[in-house]
Amino acid sequence: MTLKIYGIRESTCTSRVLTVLAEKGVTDYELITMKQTDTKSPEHLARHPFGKIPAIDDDGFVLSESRAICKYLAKKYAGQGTKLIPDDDDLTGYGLFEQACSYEAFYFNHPAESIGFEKLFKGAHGKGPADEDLVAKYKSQLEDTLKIYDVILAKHAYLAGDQVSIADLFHLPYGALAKELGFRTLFDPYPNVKRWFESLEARESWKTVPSVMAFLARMKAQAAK
Ligand SMILES: N[C@@H](CCC(=O)N[C@@H](CS)C(=O)NCC(=O)O)C(=O)O
Repeated sequence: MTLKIYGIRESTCTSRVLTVLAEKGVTDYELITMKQTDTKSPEHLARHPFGKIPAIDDDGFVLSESRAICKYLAKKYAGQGTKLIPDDDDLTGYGLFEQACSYEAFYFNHPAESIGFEKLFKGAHGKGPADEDLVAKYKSQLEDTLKIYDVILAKHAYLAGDQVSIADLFHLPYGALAKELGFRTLFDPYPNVKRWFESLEARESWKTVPSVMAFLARMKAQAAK
């Protein structure tokens, strides 16, 4: 049975999964486009108990949470495309990889995602304008993280070593969105971060994923018709 992905192509978390599939050269999957209103339906809650996207159904195996799905797919398709996760017998490589995943989840994602919420999703969901004080706070938190990333990335090309891994790719959706939301030069003061992030944005896999901004512009244009 074909791998089914429940999500929205341009949504940040779905795009994380689609990027990994592109890196792995997997095209044999079905993207089932969800309406925002369907995420809390009983059918979808059976896939994701928190009612979020994405979730997958891989021949009856149901899994949710974009980062868990990416790790599962990187292992499932270990023998093809870009190697994105250390081999099972590479214990220290695995430790460094999980460390990098943890950096992203605990020091990068919150401020970057919160900028996205304040400056884009809040308005898109009719929850009022961005709170610019909060935006400044999240930007400053993100800069604190980038300063440390710059030191790490001076030592090796990617966060877990000299090979790209999904820990790096995890940064793409919200890092690119923060740039689009008025922080185009966010990474510029940190030369190693700038080089690293630009190299991620230049990957063919990421170029196949449409921007969330393009999606919102399309929705707005449709609503105005
Ligand atoms: N930690 C989750 C976050 C999932 C998430 O927040 N998804 C958003 C789209 S990016 C969503 O489902 N929004 C619709 C909703 O909350 O109903 C992941 O990485 O998959």
